[in-house]
Amino acid sequence: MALRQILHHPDPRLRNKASPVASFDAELGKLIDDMLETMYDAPGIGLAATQVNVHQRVVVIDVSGEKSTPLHFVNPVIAETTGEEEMEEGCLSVPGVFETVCRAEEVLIHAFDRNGDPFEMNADGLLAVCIQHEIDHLDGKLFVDYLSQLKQLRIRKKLAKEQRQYD
Ligand code: GNR
Ligand code: NI
Repeated sequence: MALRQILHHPDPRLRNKASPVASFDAELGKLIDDMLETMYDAPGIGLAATQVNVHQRVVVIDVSGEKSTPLHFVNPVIAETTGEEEMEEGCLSVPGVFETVCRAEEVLIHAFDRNGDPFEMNADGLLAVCIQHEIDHLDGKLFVDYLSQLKQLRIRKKLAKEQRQYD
């Protein structure tokens, strides 16, 4: 397994739309394992392949808080949504920014596992928020896109300033 580098906003590669996975092979398994390791190392509760510059529809999540429930979703789609809920979100690609976003309260996900077997999962609470956040990444969307233009401008300036301190 290996850690992969996480892209930071406003890297234009975070805006790529990911392609569906076509072959369920050893390379996919390695990507999933590397993404789980990278997510736990960060640490985060989810990671989309887009964030590690792989533009394929792969997501990993573990909302257990104790690394006990690693989940992966290949070619995930939201089949049904119910209700609305506000939650404070953060993103490993937008470090240090936490803002409230409104999303569906409950979602039914259709996806495939690493072997290519289809499954469905009903999600609510933090898991529902996280899977919606991750599927947005696969479509080139970030949680900050839901905020006002003024907030988005402030966030871009803050991240640009922090970036300059590393250069
Ligand atoms: O670690 C993460 N925490 C989080 C908290 C609230 C809503 C969404 C998330 S996902 C984030 C990791 C990440 O950036 N995934 O793309
Ligand atoms: Ni994110």
